[in-house]
Amino acid sequence: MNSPDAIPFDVESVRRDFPILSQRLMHDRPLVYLDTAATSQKPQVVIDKVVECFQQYNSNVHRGIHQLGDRMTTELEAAREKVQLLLNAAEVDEIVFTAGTTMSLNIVAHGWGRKFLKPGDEILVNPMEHHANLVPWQLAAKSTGAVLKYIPLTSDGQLDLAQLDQHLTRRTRLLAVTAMSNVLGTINPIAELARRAHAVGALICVDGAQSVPHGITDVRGMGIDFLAFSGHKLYGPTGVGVLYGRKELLEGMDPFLAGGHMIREVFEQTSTWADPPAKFEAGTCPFIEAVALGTAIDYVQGLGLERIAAYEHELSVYAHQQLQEIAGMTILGPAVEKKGAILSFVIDGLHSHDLSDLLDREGVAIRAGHHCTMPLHDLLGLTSSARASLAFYNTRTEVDQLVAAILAAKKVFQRRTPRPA
Ligand code: C6P
Repeated sequence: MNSPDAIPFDVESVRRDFPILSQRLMHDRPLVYLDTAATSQKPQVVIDKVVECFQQYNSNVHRGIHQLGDRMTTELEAAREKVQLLLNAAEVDEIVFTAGTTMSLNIVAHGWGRKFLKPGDEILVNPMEHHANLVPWQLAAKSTGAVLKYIPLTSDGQLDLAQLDQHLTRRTRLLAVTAMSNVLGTINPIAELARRAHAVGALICVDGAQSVPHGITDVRGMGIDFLAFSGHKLYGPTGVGVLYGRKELLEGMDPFLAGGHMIREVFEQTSTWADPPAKFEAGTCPFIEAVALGTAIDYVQGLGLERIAAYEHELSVYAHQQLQEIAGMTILGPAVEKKGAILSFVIDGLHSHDLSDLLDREGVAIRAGHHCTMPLHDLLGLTSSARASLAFYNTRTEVDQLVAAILAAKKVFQRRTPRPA
């Protein structure tokens, strides 16, 4: 039998799996959805799974002693196993269901950081991090007396590895780094960073929000200690995400949220904790969302994550070529070979918010703003940028529509420029 990776990618057939993509917007414009880095669209199988859960066996998990509760719990734990296999984690108990990447990273910063960091310890970050992988570390540093240090970036938006040894030292306790920048698209060399972090006795906490949906993630092969990602960027529902943590790390950490399900025993004045993952899943977890995330994982694995990565890369190369032709265009980040399929850009004389507004009128959905990376935009001397982010359901025709809409937007602004007297 052919592996999915050997079969050519049929984008038109894939698009039919996503009902939202065939709709027409204002002025009968077809939707050109280029904002997958913000949230991905959902295939019908994921939507169907949510409906199936609600219609057939909705019931709280791990609590019921009835058939519906058993079914829902079985589905939830099956989804956890799918995540384990997706990430190549050693054990299913290393997979914690959370509300999303932000929650996962907060669990690490609070549960590990506040417990183990001491005054003078260093947490190593860098300017391309999303606020979700910066601000929790600022809080952890503030409450423990640890210090936040930054790896500099090269002028083309990569981590400056030549300077890493100066920053990654015996004082470093944890390296917090994104596997793929949500603005620059930069793909960071996680396996190498993990190796170098471990060599000085530090841990590595990886933000996989942008990388997990677009390629292979192998937490053991890459030497990752903690990894966070969101279901809604992986073609699954909102409200669910994942924290992967090596078992002994999760066991040693404090819980972040407290309440039902995360306890072993509760006394009047004290409590003891359940084993991971329950220890980090206080209250009712987003069980239907988690189950449907399992369906989303089945879906992307059916397409093949290597094929997805290859198709998206090819499309990204095309998009870079086409956008670079536009006068006044600056695409942020490194060369396309070093990037995921994310194109953030600025255009001379055209503010990103005006641009996204005009593009929207043509049915082209991009994102504009600082994309939750203010330190990065400060470094670039920008207050905002426009961003087109691609997925395996996008096409060359859509890239052409983006380019045509940008050219039309430029004309609108040229017309508004006052003529010289
Ligand atoms: N980025 C965007 O770029 P949540 O909101 O918890 O699902 O994900 C947060 C997050 C963390 N890390 C990275 C690298 C991310 O890209 C994101 C989310 C979105 O459009 C929203 S700012």
